[in-house]
Amino acid sequence: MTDKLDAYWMPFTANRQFKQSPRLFSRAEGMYYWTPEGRQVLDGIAGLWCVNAGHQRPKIVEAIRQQASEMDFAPPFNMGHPKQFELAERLVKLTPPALNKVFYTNSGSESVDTALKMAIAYHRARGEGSRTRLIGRERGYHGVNFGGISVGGMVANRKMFGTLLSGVDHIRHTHDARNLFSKGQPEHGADFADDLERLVALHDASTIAAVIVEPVAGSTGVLLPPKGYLERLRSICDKHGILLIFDEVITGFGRLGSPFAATHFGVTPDLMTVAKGLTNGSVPMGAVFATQKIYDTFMTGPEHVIEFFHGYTYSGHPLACAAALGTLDTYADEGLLTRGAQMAPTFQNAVHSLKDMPNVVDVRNIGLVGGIELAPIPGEPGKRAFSIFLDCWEKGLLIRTTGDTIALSPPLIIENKHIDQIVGTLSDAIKRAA
Ligand code: PXG
Repeated sequence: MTDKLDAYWMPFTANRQFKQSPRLFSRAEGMYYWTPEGRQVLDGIAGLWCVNAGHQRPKIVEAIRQQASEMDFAPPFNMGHPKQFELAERLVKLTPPALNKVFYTNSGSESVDTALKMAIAYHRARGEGSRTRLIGRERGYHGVNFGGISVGGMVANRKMFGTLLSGVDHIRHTHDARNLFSKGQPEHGADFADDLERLVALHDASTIAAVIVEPVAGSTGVLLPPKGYLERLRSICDKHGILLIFDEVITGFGRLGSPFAATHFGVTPDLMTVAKGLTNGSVPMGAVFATQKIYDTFMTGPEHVIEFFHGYTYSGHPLACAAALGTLDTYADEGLLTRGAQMAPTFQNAVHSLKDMPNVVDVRNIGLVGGIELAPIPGEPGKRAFSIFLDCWEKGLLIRTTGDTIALSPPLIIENKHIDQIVGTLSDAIKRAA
C-alpha cells in the first residue's frame, strides 16, 4: 500500500489533521472494522448510517460478485434490465402502500435533488406552474448538491457557496430546551409545525411546491420530531396543496425499528428519498418513492415523448440493483427492518446512562439512533467532541461527531455486548475529555 497521502483531497474531513495522523480501515466483517495493522474497531455508526445489516454479508457479496460476472452495465435510458424492475417491485412492498413508484439515483444528495425537481415539475404538469417555492427546515441536512444545500439548514454547508437556489425558505428547527433528556419522541413542540403556516401567510400557498424534512434529523446531531409534529406538518401540507417530502436517507431501512420513519410514525409523505441502507452501503445507490397520483400526473402527452427530463447514467446500475436485492434478502432473513425495535429499550437505557457524565447537556434517542450532546469548550466549538472521537478510535470504537454532539447509529445486528462496549468506551472517553 502507498504511504503517500498528498494527492487525495478528502471529503468532509480536516485534511491536514488527518494527514498528520491517518486513520485507515482495510477490512470489515459483521460489527467490526480492522485497520491495516490488524487492530479491531467496533463500528458504532454502521459505516456512516448505512451498513445496517453489518459488514460483508454473504448474500450481498455474492449478489455483487454474480452480477459483476454477468453484465457490467446497461444503458438506463430507453433500455432496462430485469433487476431494476424486480427491485422496484420488492421495494414498494416495504414502503407505505401509497408510495408505489420508485425512481433510482446514486446517492442521498441525488435523491433529494430528484425529489425537489419532481415536486416542482408535478405542479407544473397539473397546471399550477406558480408553485415553485421549496421549504426546508433550519438545521436540516439534505446532502450537498445545490438543491439539497438550499433547502438544508446547516450553516457551514451553505455559507461558502453563494446564493444557492432562489425561492427557498425554512421553517424553524425542532430543538427545544424543555425536551432535554427525552427518551424517544419529546413531549413539547408539535406546534413548531405551525411555522409552516407563517410561511404560507408570507409567500401564499400558490407559490409553494413542497416542504422537505428529515423525520428524524441525523447529521445536525439527532433531533427527534416532537409528538404530533409530523402529523401536524402533514395536515398543514394537505390543507394548502403542498407536497410533503420525507428525507429518509438515514431513517430508511430499519434505523428506527420499522422499515421507514413513515411506517414508524404512521405519517405518509408524497415523496420519500432513500439511499445508504438501500444497498447496505455496499454499492452507491439512492431512490425516490412517489405516489401513483404524482406518477400519473407526468404520464400525459404523446406516448413517445419523455415524461420527466431527469435521470443519471448510473440510475439503476446493475451492480447496485444486485446489491440492493441481496440486501433486502438479508434484511428479510434476519428480520432486521424491525430488529431495532427489539434492541431499542436496551440501547435507550445504555445511552441515557451517560446523562451524568461531565459536560453532557442532553441525550436523545430513538430506535438504534443515539445523540449525546456535550457542552463545547468555550471558544472552540466541536473540539471536545472531536477529541472524544479520536480517543474512542484509539480504544477501538468508531463514533461520529457533529459539532459537539456524538451520534451513534450501530448496525442493526448489534448485540448487548456491543452496546456495553460502546457505552463503556464512550463514558471513559467523555471523562477523559472533561
Ligand atoms: N439526506 C440525509 C437526511 C442524509 O443524512 C444525505 C441526504 C446525502 O446523502 P449522500 O449519499 O449524498 O451523502 C444524507 C447523508 C453525518 C453524515 O455526519 C450524514 C450523512 C452524510 C455524511 C455525514 O452524520 N448523511
